[in-house]
Amino acid sequence: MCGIVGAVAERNITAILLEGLKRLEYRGYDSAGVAVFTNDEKLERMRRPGKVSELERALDAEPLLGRLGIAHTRWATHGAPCERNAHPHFSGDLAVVHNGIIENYEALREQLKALGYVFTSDTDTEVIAHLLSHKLKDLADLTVALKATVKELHGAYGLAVISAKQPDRLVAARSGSPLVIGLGLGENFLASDQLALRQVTDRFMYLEEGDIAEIRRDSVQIWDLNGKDVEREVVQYRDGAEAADKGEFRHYMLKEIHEQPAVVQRTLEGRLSQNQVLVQAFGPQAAELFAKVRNVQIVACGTSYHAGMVARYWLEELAGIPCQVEVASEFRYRKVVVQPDSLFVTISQSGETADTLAALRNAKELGFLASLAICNVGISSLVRESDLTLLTQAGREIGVASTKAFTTQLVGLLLLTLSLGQVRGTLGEGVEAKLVEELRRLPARLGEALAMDNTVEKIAELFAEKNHTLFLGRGAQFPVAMEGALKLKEISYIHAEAYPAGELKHGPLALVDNDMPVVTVAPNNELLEKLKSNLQEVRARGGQLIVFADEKAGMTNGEGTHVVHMPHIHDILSPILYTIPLQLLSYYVAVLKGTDVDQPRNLAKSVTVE
Ligand code: HGA
Repeated sequence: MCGIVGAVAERNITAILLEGLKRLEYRGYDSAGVAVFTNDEKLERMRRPGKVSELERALDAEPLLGRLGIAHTRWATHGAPCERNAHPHFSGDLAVVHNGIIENYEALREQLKALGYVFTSDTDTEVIAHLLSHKLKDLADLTVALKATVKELHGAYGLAVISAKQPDRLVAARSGSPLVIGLGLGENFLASDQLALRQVTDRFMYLEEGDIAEIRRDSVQIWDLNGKDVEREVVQYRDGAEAADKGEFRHYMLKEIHEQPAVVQRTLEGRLSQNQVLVQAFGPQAAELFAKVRNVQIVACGTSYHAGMVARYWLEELAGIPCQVEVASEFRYRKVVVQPDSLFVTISQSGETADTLAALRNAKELGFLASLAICNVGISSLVRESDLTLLTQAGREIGVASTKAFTTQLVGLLLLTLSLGQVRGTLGEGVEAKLVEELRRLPARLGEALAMDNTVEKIAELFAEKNHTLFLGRGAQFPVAMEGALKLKEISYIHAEAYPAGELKHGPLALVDNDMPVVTVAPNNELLEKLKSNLQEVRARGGQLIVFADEKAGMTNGEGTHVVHMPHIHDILSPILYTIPLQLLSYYVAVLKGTDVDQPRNLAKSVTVE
């Protein structure tokens, strides 16, 4: 979500801040700003609504040059995305950027107004600037004043602050929103994600919950939650800064859709023996813990939640383990009854999803057997705080609408299902060997599905003028239909709803007419005949059907029915394969509608606020 970049150096830092913001921008933002302690010793800022390029243009016209600065890309939670609400926020001699939400901002705002502070924005963030300014009246030192300020903040924050009165440092605080310090030679940096700083350093120090940091050109000092002076481990990345480029593709999303055979292959690598899943892929204590598991609770958000829903079908069918799946924002605030010996599984692309992380922290108090994270980022809060981990190897995902992260999560969850079944001896005869063989073939099958790109592009034309669609699936294809509907909503802004096909006649059939395309995924399984009957119900009401069907399903084009044949695949793996045409469909519909495919309106990647 929001991005923070900060720098204290001997050279001009504005270009570094701007480059950092650009590197974070793929996550989708609505405004950006920078504050610099300029060479003529003034604190100045530039803020612009819209993309970072708007800010860049403004800075080209009116450069701000200095050796100390902070910058921010905003995804508004409090107050419209406009210049006045963009960060940095000022109070007297200081500038603040903030990721997160201050929950007690209304009360603080009233107190500060009564003290004479004038608010110029509608944000929750501005209270931090004025409160800090107020504390500085008694506690002259910026770091000491920040320590006193955060004690009064409820909610979540990643904060960076500079002051014209103490221009030798950048101060930062973390609680519920990630921050990392980038270490240079005679210069140091701060960001909400190391990606922002890879152009200037490969050495990082991650702040932990409750940490306060004072960052100077040649030193870094950190205090923990209890005010104790602490050292944090230095992590060095040797892989070189990951390049973000679209290659031959028009959008990152299309590139990422086409990367799926390769990243699924990578996610499988080192995790399969000849005919078994290697259980230790989940961590050294995995086998011992898995043997005790009698129930699985999955918690996630958005696309990751859909992956969890597919896993429920697998865990119960293959491993015979009861499984519940819930969205994190509900789970975290509900009184939960935990079944004995339950494994708590979280799924998140970034590992910083605020609701999922909070759910994990709650779960630790609730008596789960252990926690396991399926995550795409090795150095993330979710991974750090879980007992077991399976890292998906999707690589950096830039398109806000998740694609390759989802399919690699599914692969990870199938490996989990087989591992639990293997350790507990609940898999049917020969099931694991057969599925291991099928998993090895999966990248090639995904490649075949991607070869249907042009066919799907033509089908997309049926949607360009529509306002509503239905997605249907049965069994483990129901969550696939949900994911297909979510993709279409996210990037084409067409209203899309998913239903289990059997539910159609219990209500949604009333919506079906010639203007409501109905998309269905139809692998060749025991539910096929039932699904065909549901599709007849749609046709009988004049609905247009678009069916992605197994080549052996015996379905053909007809009046109002468009059938796209899919390569045959083992039924268990079909949710992974059938996701591909639905991703392509939403992509091509969005392109026809001319939307911002990689950064759809109102959305952001890595949802670090509640
Ligand atoms: N609450 C602040 C920051 C929002 C944020 O962190 N988004 O990811 C605001 O609305 O400006």
